[in-house]
Amino acid sequence: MNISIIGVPMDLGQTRRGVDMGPSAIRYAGVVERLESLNHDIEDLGDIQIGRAERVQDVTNPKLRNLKAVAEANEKLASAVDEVVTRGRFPLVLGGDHSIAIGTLAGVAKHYKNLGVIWYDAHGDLNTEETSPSGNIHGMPLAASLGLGHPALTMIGGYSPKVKPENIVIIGARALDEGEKQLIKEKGIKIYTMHEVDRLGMTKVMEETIAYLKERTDGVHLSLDLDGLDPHDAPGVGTPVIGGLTYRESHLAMEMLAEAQIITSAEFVEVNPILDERNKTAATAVALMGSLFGEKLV
Ligand code: EXY
Ligand code: MN
Ligand code: MN
Ligand code: MN
Repeated sequence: MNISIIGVPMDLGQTRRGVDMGPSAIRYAGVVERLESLNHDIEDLGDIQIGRAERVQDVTNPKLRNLKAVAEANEKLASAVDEVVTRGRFPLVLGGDHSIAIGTLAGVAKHYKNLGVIWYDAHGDLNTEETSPSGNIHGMPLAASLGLGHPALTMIGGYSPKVKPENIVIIGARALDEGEKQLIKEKGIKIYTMHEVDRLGMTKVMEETIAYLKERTDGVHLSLDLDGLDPHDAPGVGTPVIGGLTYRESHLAMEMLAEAQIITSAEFVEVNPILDERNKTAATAVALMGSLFGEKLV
């Protein structure tokens, strides 16, 4: 596979500093070497530049913190991702907080009629400025990609929506706000909360997810938030939630996606080395990428 890595040192979608160092931490954990050892052609495009002025916390709108800066960075990311897909390469985006999914999806979705999305996360990220309890944009990217919320977010890349509700599968959810629960029901979004993962087991969850997306989509984006994993396995995240997916379940999920060959773009987000234990979360992310890109145990 020809893979292009794009780092996004974004921490303005939430209020804990340090997640902007996520791309460095993941590179330090050896992402390039790991994927090259699997015989992929790797191109590291470096980081999206987030300008000085944009890095200052903007408190003018507490319902949409740092809206302008987040939107500007996402426009840049969308163009970079678009260019990678146009060149026939696989975009692998390293975050940064989850607000960057807006830009990744904006860059990817225009290349597909029916893009599928796997949202691997403790959260739904389905808030708008009306339903958000925090005003943090990292809790809004899936809603924005559905065309819901502020136009500065929904219109990144100049079009909306990026994805249809029936083409989304959420896996690992265990911390949903009331407005998000309502939206999931209203739009009929397929979701495997931790309850379903526990009852069915990850094998069944992934078999169903793969079959579901295969039949209705022409490409699938994997948006993997490290807080989908249990804080024991991924402590370096800004919004940890107990009772999460284990490393082993996640590893299996990635192996099954590799085997199914359905993933056409991916991002790994919310790695915060300041909150981490000896870069464990970045190392976990790299191990999962290894599995996603075909690493075998024997
Ligand atoms: N639902 C909460 C909010 O909107 O503030 C928490 C969101 C956390 C989002 C993390 C990255 O997935
Ligand atoms: Mn998230
Ligand atoms: Mn999350
Ligand atoms: Mn395994």
